Amino acid sequence: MKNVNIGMIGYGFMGKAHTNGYAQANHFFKLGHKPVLKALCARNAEKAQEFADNWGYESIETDWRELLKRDDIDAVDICVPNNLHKEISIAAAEAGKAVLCEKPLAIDVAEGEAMCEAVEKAGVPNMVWYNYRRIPAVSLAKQIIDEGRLGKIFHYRANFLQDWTINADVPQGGAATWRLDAEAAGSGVTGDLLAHCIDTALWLNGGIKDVSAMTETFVKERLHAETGKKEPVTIDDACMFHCHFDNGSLGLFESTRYARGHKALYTLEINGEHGSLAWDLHDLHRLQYFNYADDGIVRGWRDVHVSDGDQPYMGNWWVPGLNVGYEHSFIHQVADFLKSLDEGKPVHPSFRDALETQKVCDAVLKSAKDRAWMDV
Ligand code: SOE
Repeated sequence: MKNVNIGMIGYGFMGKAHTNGYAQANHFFKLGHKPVLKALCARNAEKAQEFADNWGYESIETDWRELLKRDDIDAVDICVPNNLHKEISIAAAEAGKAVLCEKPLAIDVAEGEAMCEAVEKAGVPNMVWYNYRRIPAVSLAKQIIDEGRLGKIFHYRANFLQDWTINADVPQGGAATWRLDAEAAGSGVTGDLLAHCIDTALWLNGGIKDVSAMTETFVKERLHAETGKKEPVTIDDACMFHCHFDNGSLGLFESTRYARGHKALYTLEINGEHGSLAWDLHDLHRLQYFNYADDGIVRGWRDVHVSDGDQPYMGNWWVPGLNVGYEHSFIHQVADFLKSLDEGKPVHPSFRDALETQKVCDAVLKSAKDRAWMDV
């Protein structure tokens, strides 16, 4: 068994999700590599120590540059706001560390390209945390599509709906609400939510050729948590786009933080010549499948409970019939990363894969701004 010493930067929601993945993966998956929680890095020493103690990190750092200097760190996990991804990723690659970066890859394509060049030049393992690919029902959708069971694809549609910014008193900026600050986040729902839908779509249905988008910012001014002043809001609160895929199918995507009643509803549906698939994050262990080849008298949507040992990842969990949840997508991503080290192969989505998502996001934002179709 080879150890992989992890240096985690950041301790927010994703810091927990990834750390839980490192802690659990080897309990359930037979692997030749094992993560060791070596160091937790965050600016506030007290909070860093509290997180390290709670999750079992052996040490703390308060400056990521110091973390990168350490010989006992093999992989750096970047769980800080998007505007820091580029600088840390490039420095980590130059220091010879594996780089595991939270999504979206970067603020824009130019940054993403520089990051790809850095990890490829250094020849270090690299991965972006688009975790929804690793939900067993979504992985099963990939298998069904790749086996040709849907035939020619006509339509792909996806939504990611939330409602947590409807209140105009929610500030922008600061540790808790940096996602509303364009400087830290790059964009609003496009990079934060649609990027997930785009990553899954590219994986399941191939490349996107061109896009036509619209965005809206419903609350125009918010208090900035750092300056204490009301400032214009420059992120997109909602974004919709339609597109052509390279395979000739049509795509329709929507995301918003203003869909009252929806906290994190990611849904997707794909319609092909021989069948269709649908999936819903709120019922994440189920995949809906319609197979036109079924005998006419029983033909209909099948509700596939993804819990059987034959289905992706499920052979490693419990017994058939028992569900897994959101956190398992991260455990699976860690397991896939460790497996890629065992096999000496790249893990996906790599920085290069995530750059494709970034290209679609950039084209979407430009299309909305210019009110025009945009090639990706
Ligand atoms: C935003 O609320 C958010 O936490 C995203 O940042 C995550 O990527 C998404 O998975 C859930 O929603």
